Amino acid sequence: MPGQVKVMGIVNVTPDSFSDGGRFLAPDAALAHARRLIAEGADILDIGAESTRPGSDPVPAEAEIARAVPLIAAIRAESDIAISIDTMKPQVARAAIAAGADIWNDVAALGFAPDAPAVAAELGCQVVLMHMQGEPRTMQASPHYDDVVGEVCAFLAARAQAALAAGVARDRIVLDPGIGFGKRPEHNLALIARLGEVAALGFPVLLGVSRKRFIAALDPVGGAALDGRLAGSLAAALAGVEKGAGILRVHDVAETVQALKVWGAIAAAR
Ligand code: HH2
Repeated sequence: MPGQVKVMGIVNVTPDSFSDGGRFLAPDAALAHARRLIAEGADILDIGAESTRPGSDPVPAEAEIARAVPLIAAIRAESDIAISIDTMKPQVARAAIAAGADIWNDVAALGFAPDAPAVAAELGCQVVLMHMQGEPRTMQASPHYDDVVGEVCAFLAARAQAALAAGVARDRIVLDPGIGFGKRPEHNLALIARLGEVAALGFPVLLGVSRKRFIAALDPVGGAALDGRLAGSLAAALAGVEKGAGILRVHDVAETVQALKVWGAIAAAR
């Protein structure tokens, strides 16, 4: 039911994230942004210290930790909101959880380092397993699928099995089709339209469509600038909710909360 959908607000402490890179790099600005998203109704804050936008370069673990951990500790000192750390690296996840984070959001689905599944099991935190074809630096060069929904579902099922085999508890696993990660616009649209097939794998589903480039592919003029993609982001998010998304990863928390309220009230009035 839409009423139970959780909103994950994005707080990037990166110089180069695709939508807000550099804006919140200073610790005070990041904390102020986190406070604002909490006030707007976020259920979870997703802290990212390494951009995964197409073409982005990797960041050393020490730099990610230096950016993310003080912010996580500062948020935790004043709020009990759920916090996730958006990282592929086990050592960053470990430091973030120690500082008070609750969720490891891994765009590499615990596949970046050999010890990632074991570390996730040891930490005992919730873990988001996301599909990506390739790696951020090169993933948009020539994405190809014969059956995008089938291949993404098979990958996610296999990664969930790997996590379970390493000792991650079943109720700690969340799946994400990875909108925009090694995908053309038509792949993203098919994954949203058929998100029910991801949900049918039996785990909660996270969907991240906020301000992504497929919106500009559908509306090249209005969606050219990132701040022109809010309406498309909300449309895609609600389409995903209809198909079973349980967590929405978004930049625009207040607007998403309002859209979900209206959507949920209409659903309840049926
Ligand atoms: N998208 C981005 C980053 N992390 N995590 C999950 N689980 N799902 C997503 O769709 C997802 C994600 C996008 O990357 P980035 O370039 O860092 O930009 P931003 O964080 O502003 O969305």
